[in-house]
Amino acid sequence: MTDGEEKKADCLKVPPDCIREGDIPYMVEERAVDPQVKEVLQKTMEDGVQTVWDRFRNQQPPCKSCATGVSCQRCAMGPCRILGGDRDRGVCGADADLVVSRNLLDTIATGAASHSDHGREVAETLLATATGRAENYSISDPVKLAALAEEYGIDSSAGEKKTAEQLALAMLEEFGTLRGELAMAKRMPPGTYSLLKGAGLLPRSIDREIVEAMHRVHMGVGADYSNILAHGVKTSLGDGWGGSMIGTELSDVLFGTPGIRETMVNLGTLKEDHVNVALHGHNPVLSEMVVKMASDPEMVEKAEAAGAKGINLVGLCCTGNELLMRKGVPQAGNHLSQELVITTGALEAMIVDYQCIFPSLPHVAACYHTSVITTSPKAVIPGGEHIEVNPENAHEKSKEMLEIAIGNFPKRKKERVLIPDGPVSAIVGFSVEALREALGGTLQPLLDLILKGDIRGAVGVVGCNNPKIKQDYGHITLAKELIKRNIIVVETGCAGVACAEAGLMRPEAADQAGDSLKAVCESLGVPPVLHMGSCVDNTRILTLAAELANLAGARMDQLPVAGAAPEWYSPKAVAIGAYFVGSGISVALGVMPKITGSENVVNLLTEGLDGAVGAKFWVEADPVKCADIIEAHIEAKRAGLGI
Ligand code: MSK
Repeated sequence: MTDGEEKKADCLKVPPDCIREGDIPYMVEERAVDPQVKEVLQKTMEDGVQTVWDRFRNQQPPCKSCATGVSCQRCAMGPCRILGGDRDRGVCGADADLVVSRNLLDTIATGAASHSDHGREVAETLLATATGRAENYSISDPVKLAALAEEYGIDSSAGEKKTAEQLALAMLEEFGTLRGELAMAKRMPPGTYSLLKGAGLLPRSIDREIVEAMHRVHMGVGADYSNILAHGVKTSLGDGWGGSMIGTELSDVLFGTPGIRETMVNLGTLKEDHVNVALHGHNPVLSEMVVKMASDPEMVEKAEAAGAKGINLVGLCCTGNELLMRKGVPQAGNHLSQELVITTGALEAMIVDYQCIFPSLPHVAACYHTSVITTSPKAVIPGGEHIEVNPENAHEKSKEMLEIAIGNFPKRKKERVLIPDGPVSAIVGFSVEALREALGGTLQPLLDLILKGDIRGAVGVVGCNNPKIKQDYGHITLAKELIKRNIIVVETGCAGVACAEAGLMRPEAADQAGDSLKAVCESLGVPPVLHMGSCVDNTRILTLAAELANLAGARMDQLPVAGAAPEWYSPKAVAIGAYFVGSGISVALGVMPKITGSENVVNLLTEGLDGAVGAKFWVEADPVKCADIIEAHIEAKRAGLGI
């Protein structure tokens, strides 16, 4: 069964007495909705290979103190659990409000740090490109470069390279700027900007708020839960209008601003007669180079010499979303499908950068012939083959990685391969620029459709999968419910992949929309669910909402819009939710955060924030009820605007 004796990782199996074979079809139905996923999951379970769902089951029931956020591990006087009675305070005297709020701030800071560190690496790549150190990269969108230079007050007359260098330096400076504000926060409508400034919530720099968050979660700093959570909002805004936005904008400068294009999605994008390579993680810096290298005649020749017809690249998670948006690279799946791409038995290599990568992957790969190649010094995984990559060596290292994949092709065992039929087509690439272009150079027609009521409002359905919810059920059900109610849906991340796989990103999906939204989609030739990119690209949604609010002369919180993360799992998703709410866009969560141990924290997030920033969180696991809540919110906002 195990192909990879030479591998360091063990092939992890589900003990045979844990699952009766007759139960497998039932368990598959409970775990996923996508037909291609279900087919491969069934095979995976028959192979006995352990996946995220098995580990999730093994972890039940969870620790109640951890699940409600009242467990504190911050100092060596503990750990403590705030359980009520004579255990209503930790050793230091912290109560449930403090422990829960501190844990939440820690989560937000983790998410903001992850996105922002990604943004920093893209800025460093632009700097290396501009100064000639990364000669295989180039500037793909000079128009965006010039627009950003203007936004940052940089004179672009000195030429492209010099402008790119100055822009990269100006953006890198924002991570610790002493100016006390972020340039792109000025994209906010003036009303939103001054509301946040008045509330003391505008971030001073990207890193500073994250570092201060880490300071604040130390024992014996603040003890006021609302003050702690206000800093959480501020930290997240530094991610949304800073680190993540830099990631999106400079990725566009380097690799091209996405335009509307067609691609294919699901596990059926793997090809039986090709060397299959999956690109997984979040940062496009390396994967863009792999894409370039995969079509190099020398590599194609090597693949052919190994008996394949060529190299087939597929994406996973948000590295995949970056490539799908800009290059139309097919997407094999989202977060919970990452192990299944390997268990098809048809994957020669998975190249990963960072974030959302299961540490289990080398163990799954060890059950087949697949190599898991790690590339970032921040993301070394035991059992993976580590090839360290930086902008200077990415070209040559991409070649090395593809050679490993090609070398694995002859080891593939035909009898163990299952590639499902039926990849689904999807129209993707809806950057703000692409939308503007499709609408004739301005977003005014979109605003007019909203004002007129043909489109009642817009909702960003974003975020991950979580084994607490049947894979993709929340995303797909919510999106279908919203479009039925003439509410247009924009998506990023794993939500985007889920809805693409469900066919909601094909123009024909307009048939599932309400009459007026259907007519709009048909006249523009677009689907009712628009893919706007990766997790950092939630900033495209911020930019879109800000531009619409500016056109309407309104604050962002006055717009008939909302956000939703039906299946979120990640600290990054918490940071995204916080910066949406901080910017005035209310957000519905399908999974309860670990906050229910403090009624005060729950009330602040679900009610109190509304008074401060004009937005709040809802938590609703049922996507149909969630659509009801969002629809009522949108109608209330419309009434508020008198439309
Ligand atoms: S990949 S953060 S599971 S969306 Fe961005 Fe998907 Fe969430 Fe990772």
